[in-house]
Amino acid sequence: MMASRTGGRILVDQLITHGVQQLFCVPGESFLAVLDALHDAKIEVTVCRQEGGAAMMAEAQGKLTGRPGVCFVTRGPGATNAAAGVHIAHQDSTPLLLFVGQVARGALGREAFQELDYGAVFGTMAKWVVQVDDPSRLPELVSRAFHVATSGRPGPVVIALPEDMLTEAAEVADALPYAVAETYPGAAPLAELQLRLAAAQRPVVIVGGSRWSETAVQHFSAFAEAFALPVYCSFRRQMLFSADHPCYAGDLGLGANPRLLERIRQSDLILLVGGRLSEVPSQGYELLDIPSPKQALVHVHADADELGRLYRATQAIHATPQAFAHAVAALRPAAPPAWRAATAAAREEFLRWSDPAPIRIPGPLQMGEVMQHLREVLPADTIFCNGAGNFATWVHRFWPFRAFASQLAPTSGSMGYGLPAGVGAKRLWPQREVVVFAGDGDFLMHGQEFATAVQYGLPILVVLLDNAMYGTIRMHQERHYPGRVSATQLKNPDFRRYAEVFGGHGERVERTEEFAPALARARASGRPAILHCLLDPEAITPGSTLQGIRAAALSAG
Ligand SMILES: Cc1ncc(C[n+]2csc(CCOP(=O)(O)OP(=O)(O)O)c2C)c(N)n1
Ligand SMILES: [Mg+2]
Repeated sequence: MMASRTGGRILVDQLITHGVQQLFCVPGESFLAVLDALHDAKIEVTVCRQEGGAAMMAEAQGKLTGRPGVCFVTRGPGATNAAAGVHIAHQDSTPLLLFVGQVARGALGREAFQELDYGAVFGTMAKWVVQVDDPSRLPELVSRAFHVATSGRPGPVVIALPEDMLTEAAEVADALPYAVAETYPGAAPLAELQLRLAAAQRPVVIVGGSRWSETAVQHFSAFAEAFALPVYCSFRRQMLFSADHPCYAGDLGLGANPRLLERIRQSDLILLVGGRLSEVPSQGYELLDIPSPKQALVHVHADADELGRLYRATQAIHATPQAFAHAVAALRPAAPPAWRAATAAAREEFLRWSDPAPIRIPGPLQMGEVMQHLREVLPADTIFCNGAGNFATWVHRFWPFRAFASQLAPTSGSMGYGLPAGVGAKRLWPQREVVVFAGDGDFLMHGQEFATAVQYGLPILVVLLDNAMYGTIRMHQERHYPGRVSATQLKNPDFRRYAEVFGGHGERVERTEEFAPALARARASGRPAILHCLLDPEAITPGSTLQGIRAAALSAG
């Protein structure tokens, strides 16, 4: 005879069936039956301080593993707070399951306490939104949620749970563990691709998106090497190709190397694998013509709907990056690639662009030297996390990403992502070194999760670059409205003491020579740490100053 279980118990049993080992939450009275079932389940629960942070932690785990991150939040305000993480998962194509408490079924539609229509609220942000009204359908709908979140172009799924459904008992069998389908390129498209490569003079490769793996990156590297192809990573996807590889030639981020952009413009064949070449990597939709690029475009994507969405590809290949990388790993060129020297030249340009040694900025803290030091002392597979702000440029341009699953950065440019992402990463892989780069504005968007890092004993390292302003916006102000500073200045706390009162390790760094010993003490402390680095506000980018930008804007008048 089948045992009767509450909805809460059935749900937690489904999570276990699907291999969930960790989840993040801020508790609510709307899902007490789930919390009760978690009491004696083999799932590590991280209780967070704000649902935005909780959702970002889960999303970060989804990014690192390719398996859905799991987050539980309460209805209404919990759900709207969590929206920050749902939007990131959407734009980053990350599998994420957000379980949300819902009012009791009998009260639905009355605008009951904290009631929200999740279908309406998350309709354009989530891949699927469902409300489970019958506990006996939990195995079916939760299984579907796992499949939807991970299939095709992955994304977030929101599952609403009426609270009385969670306490109702039902007799129902568990689902089988989810299994995601790969889409493989056939022999004909691969043969066509080989012909295109054989005919090309100046081919380039751009990798992006999700549904990669460490093995896929190895496979793809073998292919790139055999064909001597220059490989570019899309915005915030530098973990998809090692910066040490002789084919690696840079990334398509904000403030990308102009020479790199020129090489892509001048190419005659672009192989775009996994990415969508959306607004930022396409430099505001200007890199390639829409809908018909001048260059031959071979676009490989796991979602058929993404092929032909923005760019009409010369050849569209419907395949997951993993399956495509596996298929091309063994391909070899018929003749020695004619572009080998161009690839070496592109690589040289990247090496010059990403060398922090010659960088000089205003003020006593030289970030070029700081980055040089980090390159020397941190392991190659250190996980770097960041949110949004000009500070992120130091990581994106000067840290050589060399390992898969070593980068957590939102392509949506969502501030406040770095710290929760770092918590999610360190909770998943405690043996990996985790470094969060944050701005003074960025950090305090989810700075409360430093308490979560302390609570769970997660020695992550925060490098907090304090320029006393929302620097990015100030930079834009100086460009468009020179001298008219408006709503961008910040008065900051002493972040060294902030770290200490939370129970972490704090350091204050004002001069270059203070950085290395502060870093060493922070790493030796074994605690979550903040290096409060005071940056000259004039040092707005590695190569420009606020005064310089203002003067240029005024003279352009
Ligand atoms: C959630 C969110 N709110 C607002 C913005 C707009 N925005 C982008 S960068 C930025 C300033 C970041 O300031 P800070 O973290 O101090 O970094 P800085 O640019 O000074 O290095 C703002 C407000 C955003 N990207 N995300
Ligand atoms: Mg700032």
